[in-house]
Amino acid sequence: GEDGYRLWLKYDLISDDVKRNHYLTVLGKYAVVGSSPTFEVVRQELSLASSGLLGEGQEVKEKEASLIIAAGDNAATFAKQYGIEWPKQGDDGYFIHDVGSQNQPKIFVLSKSEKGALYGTFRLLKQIQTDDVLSGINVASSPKVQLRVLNHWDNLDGHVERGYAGRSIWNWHKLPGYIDQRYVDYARANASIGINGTVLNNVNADPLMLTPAYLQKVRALADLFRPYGIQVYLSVKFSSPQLLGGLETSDPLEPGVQKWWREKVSEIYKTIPDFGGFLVKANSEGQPGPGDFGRTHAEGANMLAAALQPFDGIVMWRAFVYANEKNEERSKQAYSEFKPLDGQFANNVLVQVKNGPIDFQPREPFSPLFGATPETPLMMEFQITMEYLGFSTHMVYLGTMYEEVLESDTFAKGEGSTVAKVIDGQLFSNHITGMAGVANIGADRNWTGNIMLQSNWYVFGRMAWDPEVSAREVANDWTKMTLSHDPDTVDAVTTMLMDSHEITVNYMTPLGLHHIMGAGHHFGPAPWVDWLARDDWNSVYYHKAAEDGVGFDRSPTGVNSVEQYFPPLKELWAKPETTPEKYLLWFHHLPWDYRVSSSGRTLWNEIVHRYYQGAEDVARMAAKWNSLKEHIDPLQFEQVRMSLAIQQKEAIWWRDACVLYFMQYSQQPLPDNLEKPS
Ligand code: GCW
Repeated sequence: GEDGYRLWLKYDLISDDVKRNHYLTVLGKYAVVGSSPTFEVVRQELSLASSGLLGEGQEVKEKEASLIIAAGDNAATFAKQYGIEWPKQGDDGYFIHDVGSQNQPKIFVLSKSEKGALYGTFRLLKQIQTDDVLSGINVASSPKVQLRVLNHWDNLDGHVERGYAGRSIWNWHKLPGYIDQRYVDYARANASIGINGTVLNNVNADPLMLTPAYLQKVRALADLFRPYGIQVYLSVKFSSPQLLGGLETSDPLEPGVQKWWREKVSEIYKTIPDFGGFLVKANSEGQPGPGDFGRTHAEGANMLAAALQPFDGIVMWRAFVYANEKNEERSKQAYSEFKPLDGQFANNVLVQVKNGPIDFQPREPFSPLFGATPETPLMMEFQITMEYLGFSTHMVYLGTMYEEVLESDTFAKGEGSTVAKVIDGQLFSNHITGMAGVANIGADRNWTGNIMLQSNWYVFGRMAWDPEVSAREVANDWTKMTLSHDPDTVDAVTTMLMDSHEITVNYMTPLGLHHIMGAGHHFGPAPWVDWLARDDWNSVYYHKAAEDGVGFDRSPTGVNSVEQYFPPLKELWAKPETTPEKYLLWFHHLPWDYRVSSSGRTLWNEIVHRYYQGAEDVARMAAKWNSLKEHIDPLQFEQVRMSLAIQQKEAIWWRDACVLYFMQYSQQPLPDNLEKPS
């Protein structure tokens, strides 16, 4: 059975003779023009794919080849020779073009760079894996975002913070001597979706990472990843000069501190010449930072940026400043801290912003920082791992959630100023752009703890490459590559994936509710938490349920976080009638008998209805899945079946816990006509 290790790069023999023969006319005879570590990777992939998908296939001379991979001057020469009109592209883009005939295609994969040719190769293979025809192919694609980076919250002891797929895949103990095959397959998977960077260690960083012994381990990974176009980055602890260097301070304006970082950085580049740079969590949740020395985030970031600049390294400085000492409503902190610093960051700094203003809740409105900093490139930080979304027992495709955020209009420069355009640099012509995803990868055999959640790693890569790609298209591709080629099955699974996030929001936190999960571990419902030391750790602080109603007033009558958004949002979201229902209780505290306009139900009835609907929909999904049994590999089928059965129970747990809890305040019975789970 298929245990999920091969992810979306399965390359199983195509059983349909007509299809296989079609693909044989291309992939049967290929030529990779030139030799280099990256082209070795291309060769290996083509060999693996052709022998897997077709049962045969080999490299031949270019004259006899029906598939030709070329980069740089060679690519330009072929384009000229064959009269191929190659559209203008950036270095990492590719152009796939057929100059052959209907029956005998001759396909070129051309790129300015070898990396682009590698991406193009994977794109061509996807064409086969998703049953698309090859003859006549004419595909041009370039990444719209430069830095497409995974963030591993992996500790050096192997524990993954908020990881639900086993231990860390990095075996620091055995590195640098022992190279696990998993590192190779990790690199292939990332390259196949265009991910070109990885931050190996947790943002709650251990200074040990910067010691010579660990840098040798990092180097081993960097050497392995290089041919796949993947650069390595590290999270650093801001107080490293004190903790590691024995200095008395880590004040960024102190020359001795600056010198320490300069020397550390040049040591790193001696070891890893193409090192990417640093990711920093500073002055947040107890982490040290420039604030400890009375300095701003810009002063801290710029000090590191200056050390990295001679080597083209960058700083990814996080805006997740959940500072314990701050006396400001949590959702407002990042904006009020970073907005005034716009224009003060060095050229090689990106500010990395979580998609929502609080913390990866099942649903949040987009962070008001997006669009608010014309002088500062902002990097998107999405969470791929399922911290607040049921760990690995809930099947939640995040493509629709990412899409919802990226499509959101900030109105920063009038209508159409979407978050996607902030991130890909279109809106403010940023010189540097990036998207980060907190990885859901662990040492579980299937990498992500649940086969269905592999789709989130996949869609993150696809959306980092193109923030405007459709979540549905990606879900469809992933399903074909991972689960089935049967058209009805693909449709059914795609629909499940597309619906899954909304369903989960319904049974966890409908209508803009948030932060009502178990304290600390963040699993399961716990809207009753009221005993933690700080107000804003407690669930009751966030939902504010009382006899007069429910929800957090962030309108002008409350903490007024809406003022951080551009008009017309700040006016629209100031009033419940013009606030999207999905954010209703995020921005407003409303009476239980408030009329929800889409349904005409009272707020109480609507809340109950959503919880029941969500749980019922999980049951429907599970039943749908069960009906697909004969079209899906038995092991994959069974694993997902079991997870869905667990999810069904847990959805009911969420529903009952929340409905009963809120009922004590609404003082109203369950409405009639509830959809009870079958
Ligand atoms: O989502 C919260 C998590 C913490 C995490 C923090 C952050 C790495 O609960 O575990 O720490 O955010 O993003 O820094």
